[in-house]
Formats: sequence, structure tokens, C-alpha cells
Amino acid sequence: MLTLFHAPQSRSGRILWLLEEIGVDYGIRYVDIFRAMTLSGARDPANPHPDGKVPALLHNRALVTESAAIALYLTDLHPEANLGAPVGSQDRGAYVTWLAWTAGEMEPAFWGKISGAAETDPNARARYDAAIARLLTALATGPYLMGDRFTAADVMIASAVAWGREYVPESALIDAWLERALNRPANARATARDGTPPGAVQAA
Ligand SMILES: N[C@@H](CCC(=O)N[C@@H](CS)C(=O)NCC(=O)O)C(=O)O
Repeated sequence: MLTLFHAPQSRSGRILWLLEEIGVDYGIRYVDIFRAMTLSGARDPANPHPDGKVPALLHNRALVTESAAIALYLTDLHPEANLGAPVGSQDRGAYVTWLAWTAGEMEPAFWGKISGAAETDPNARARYDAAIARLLTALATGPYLMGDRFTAADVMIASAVAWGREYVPESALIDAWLERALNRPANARATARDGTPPGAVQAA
């Protein structure tokens, strides 16, 4: 049994999308989180994540946290979905590299841009420029990050880029890739299950 601990409009949305892509049975436990950008919400005692964050995935009694680790865990668990790359396959190196890159390089690089550090700190600027260059280089071959095949790397990175689109340079390549990825039926199903954060104004 797979259970995703999820908070609406947060990083766990990308795992919701991935679970829909895989097409496996899963349950969602909606939990509250502290939201630093709006100073709202609070750590939820029902959330087993050791830091009170999302995503957290419970597979039977095994707890997995960190988006990249969860993506790897799920695509290894369900190789038939062809969204990852099995150990020993030709694509494995590139696949684990993309997943580790999202957490180790892309997110810190984007936060450097969002916080303004990239405007004043040459190291933050270089890290951001390198992240954008790596994305554009992959998409110049495309149509997906790993070539012809849509993978969980596209889920992870497209969801982050879509969230922070204004912090990523204008690019027809990026826009076309985002459209291809975000228009997938599994993303629509995930969006429908995403939910509304507590206290948010509901659309009329
Ligand atoms: N590196 C973690 C980051 C998780 C994270 O920061 N999640 C945010 C939601 S977008 C959260 O749960 N924040 C609650 C808190 O900071 O207490 C991952 O990718 O899984």
C-alpha cells in the first residue's frame, strides 16, 4: 500500500503527478505544513516526515522522504511504467544524475535567483547560469530531458520550473517542453486531486 502525505500547492504535487503517471493504486493523506512564504499553517502531527515537511511516502511500513528519493523509489518499484531507468540500463546514469541534480543544484540555484542572491553574489549567479544552461542544452536535443522518452525527471523539473517560471529566462524551448509535460492527462488528474490549502479563498 502506498500513501502520499500531501499538502495542496506544495512540492508534494509533483509526487501526486508521478503517481498518476505510474497509474498505481495509492492513497492521499492531506496534511498541514508550515508555509514560510505566507507565514501560515503549522506542522501536522499526522505527518510522519521527520521535519514535518511534504512530500512523504509510506510504502507498507517503509517511509521515504525527499522528492528525488521518492521519485527514484517509485520508478524502481514500478519499472513497467517506463518513467525511470533500471539498474544496469543504458539510461541509469543519466536518470539518477537528473534526479540528484534537481535537489543538489537546480533548487539551490533557483533559490539563489528568487532570493536575489544571484544579482549580487557571483557564485550564486554562476550556479544559476549553469542550471539554466544545463536545462537548455538538454532541451535543445529534446523533446524531453532524457531525449525521446518522458521520465520522472521531467515531472520533477517541469513542476519546479512551472512554479517559478518568472525566474527562468524567456525561452521557446522551455515553454514548448512545459506545455508538452504539463498537458499530460496524468498532470490534469493530479491537479484535480491537489486540493486547496487551509484558509485559501475558494474560486466561486
Ligand atoms: N528537499 C525537500 C523539501 C521539502 C519541502 O521543503 N517541502 C515544503 C513544502 S513545498 C514543506 O513541507 N515545508 C514545511 C516546512 O518547512 O516546515 C524535498 O524536495 O522533498
